[in-house]
Amino acid sequence: MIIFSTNVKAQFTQEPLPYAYDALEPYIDARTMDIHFNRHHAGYVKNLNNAVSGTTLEKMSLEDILVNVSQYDVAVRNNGGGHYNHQLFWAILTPEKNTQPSTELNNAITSAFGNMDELKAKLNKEAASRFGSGWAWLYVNENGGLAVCSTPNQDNPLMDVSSCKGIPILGIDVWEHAYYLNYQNKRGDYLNAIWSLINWKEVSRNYELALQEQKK
Ligand code: MN3
Repeated sequence: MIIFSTNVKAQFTQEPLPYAYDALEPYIDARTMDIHFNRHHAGYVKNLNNAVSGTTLEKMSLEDILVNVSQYDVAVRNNGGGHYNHQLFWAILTPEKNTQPSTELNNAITSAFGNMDELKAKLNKEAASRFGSGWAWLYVNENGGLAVCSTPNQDNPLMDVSSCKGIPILGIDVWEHAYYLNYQNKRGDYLNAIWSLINWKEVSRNYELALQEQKK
């Protein structure tokens, strides 16, 4: 299975950040972006490559690894999740203002949550109540509908170990490293700010790809 932009390579690599480090200011500051991309995300990629080196996982897509992640070393779960989640996260943020969901995604949001404001409230509630480090997700569930959930650490809904299962199309990083320099302990302020940065064109594309994958 290959859903988004992760190809099968001998080594997993970071896609370049699709905007400058300071492009998301004032909502996310340049220093946070630099450290988050070049140290945290890069660290997951390095440790993932170390964990799969010399194993059959080297020739597998990251998605195929994650769907059966319970079978592998915990370093694969933590760092494979870390790489996948951040790759998705960078792509669903943008400095572009007022991007809009596609008609199809908008209809699915209306059907699942009533409206966009309800979706935001539900996702923020998941993100705010995640104790410690983790992620909040908008994902396509096994029935093809939209749902929200949160997962601990670097888990995500693709993983067989996750309590919510499906294909993530929007993820919000709620590790303190994502917001602490600018927001300190005020996770709620970060969560309110991040909606100004969501790339709804990309989330719509992810939604379409997720539905295609589910039909296979
Ligand atoms: Mn992070």
